[in-house]
Amino acid sequence: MRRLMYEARAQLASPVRNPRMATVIGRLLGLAFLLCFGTGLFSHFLQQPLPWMTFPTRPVGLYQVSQGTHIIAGIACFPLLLAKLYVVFPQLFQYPPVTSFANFLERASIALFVGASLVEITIGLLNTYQWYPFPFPFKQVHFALAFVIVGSLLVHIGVKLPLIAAHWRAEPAPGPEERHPVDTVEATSADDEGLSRTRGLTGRVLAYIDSTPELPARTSRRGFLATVALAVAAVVGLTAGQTFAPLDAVNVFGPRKKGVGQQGVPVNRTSAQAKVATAALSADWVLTLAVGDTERSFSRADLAALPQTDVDLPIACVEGWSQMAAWRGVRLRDLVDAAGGSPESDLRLISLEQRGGFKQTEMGSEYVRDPLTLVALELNGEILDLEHGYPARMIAPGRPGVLQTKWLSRIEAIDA
Ligand SMILES: Nc1nc2c(c(=O)[nH]1)N[C@H]1C(S)=C(S)[C@@H](COP(=O)(O)O)O[C@H]1N2
Ligand SMILES: [Mo]
Repeated sequence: MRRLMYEARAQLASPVRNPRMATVIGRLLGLAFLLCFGTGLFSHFLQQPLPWMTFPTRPVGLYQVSQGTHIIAGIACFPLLLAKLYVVFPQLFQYPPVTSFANFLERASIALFVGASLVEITIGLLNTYQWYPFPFPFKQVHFALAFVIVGSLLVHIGVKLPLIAAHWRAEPAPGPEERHPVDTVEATSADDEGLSRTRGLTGRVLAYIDSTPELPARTSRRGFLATVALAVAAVVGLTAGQTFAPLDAVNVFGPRKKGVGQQGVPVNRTSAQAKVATAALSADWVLTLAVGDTERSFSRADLAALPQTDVDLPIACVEGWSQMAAWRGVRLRDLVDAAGGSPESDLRLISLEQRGGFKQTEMGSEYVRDPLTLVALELNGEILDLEHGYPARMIAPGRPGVLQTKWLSRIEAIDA
């Protein structure tokens, strides 16, 4: 068995499979995960704030940038994770499978990390395509796995710290050690007894590595990095246009395309899916504001007769696409004022939609107060299309698209 494992590792030895490369790719992967985790937490708390939380409403594109980063970094994780797995693959054939408690901890944390990461980025990607072929709730699982990943990553980094530190900087000239594939270095140091028993084989591994000519080794390392860089550039470049306007022309694989949809804005869920068309087009529609025990209802004509404000604000979906648009409508704080409410109270926004997570959302007073927050009646110079929330929808700066409630029906002040 031991012999078989060493044999496998000898076969897999390659100039790119070394601790330096593992460190270089690992750093990039770590950065991508950190970006995903930070922006993910931001997105999570925007949607499920803790009671004391308030959020910045400027810059207005804050969520657009943060969620765009989340999706871009997540997509970059696919080639980076594959590259990292390629580099450390021979480690799978360590023998004996566990050499010490630290080694056990490390291997267990890596197993957890790899499994959780693969599931995390896969369901994340499928989510951007609004495809949910898995039998569990996306949001909760995506959130929980993030902590599994960060936890196991910390253990992994902790255990590997000496190796990471040793290979953080490139060696000025390739020393003999740098040319040892990661597996051989560990095979020789981790298990002296095993080494003596398989000296012939390990000797062959070392001979194989030493015989690897300098130039091809360097070239293949460069080639490997170039391939990884190209793969990252390709998957990011061909999707980032869904949020990052300059790359719009090469947005080949992004699920949403800028400017495609009613009034030049993508539609996330249609009125048919939301089953709101009849109620939304009804002549009886009113928007009711409830403050304490008093209610005041506004017809669409009432709303249109109030002072109108123009704002440019993006729709920025959690699924990674975003689009700037021009909105016209009534300032929310004026409307709250007209109904006898205070701009300092939080609001509950209720849609005509009868079921699902969009039917009711909450809005913190920082958005209610903001002069850019509108009950929008028009989009890009036309009466709001039914698909974009006619007769009236919410649009506020810096918020995730999912909280920009379409087909408004009722707004309630939440008592402080
Ligand atoms: N009532 C209701 N409001 C909603 C939605 C919805 O399905 N129902 N979708 C939300 C999501 S996820 C996004 S990204 C935006 C998209 O707005 P748009 O379809 O006008 O582009 O609306 C939000 N408001
Ligand atoms: Mo969304």
